[in-house]
Amino acid sequence: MPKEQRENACSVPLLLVAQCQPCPEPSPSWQANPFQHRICHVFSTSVDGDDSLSFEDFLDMLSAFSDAATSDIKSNYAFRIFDFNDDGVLDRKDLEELVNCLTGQGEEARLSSAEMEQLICNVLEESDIDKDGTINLSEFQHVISRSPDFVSTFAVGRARALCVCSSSGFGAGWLPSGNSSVQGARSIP
Ligand SMILES: [Ca+2]
Ligand SMILES: [Ca+2]
Repeated sequence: MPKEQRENACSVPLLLVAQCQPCPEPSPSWQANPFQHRICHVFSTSVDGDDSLSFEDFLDMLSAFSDAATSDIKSNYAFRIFDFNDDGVLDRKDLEELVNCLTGQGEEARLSSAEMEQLICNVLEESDIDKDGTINLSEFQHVISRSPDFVSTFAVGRARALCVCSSSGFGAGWLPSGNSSVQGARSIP
């Protein structure tokens, strides 16, 4: 984002900067964020491809997660964060990785393959409007538009921190009716 545009689009509260310390001493909320590597990857402009964040990248990140960012900006970045192989669409592999990020790495937390398959089918059924088997940005934004909590959930430096998919946020629109968390997916018949 050009400097001029950034200055107009975003005023980063100092408190937010103080609360968010991705490096060298990450805050507990940042460390607990399963998407930290993806977030660095998406916001890094490093030509070395090492996903390091310059100060400008850091400000862009804060801007995207701030209250000042529009739903379009937030959903655009969320889409890129979830697009694990950077190919511009969310396919089954991306969704599987997304679910694994949300449920955690522990064996107990993981969904069985049947549960995973059911969840991904549900997500695609709800989101894949053109039925090509993947979710593109506009399909994703369409889903997000139905999740009123998404904008406030995609935030940094709060109790909810950088977790873009909290149990009450974006995920709710993607999960089977009545289930408002990924754990809820376990109750799929
Ligand atoms: Ca992808
Ligand atoms: Ca599609």
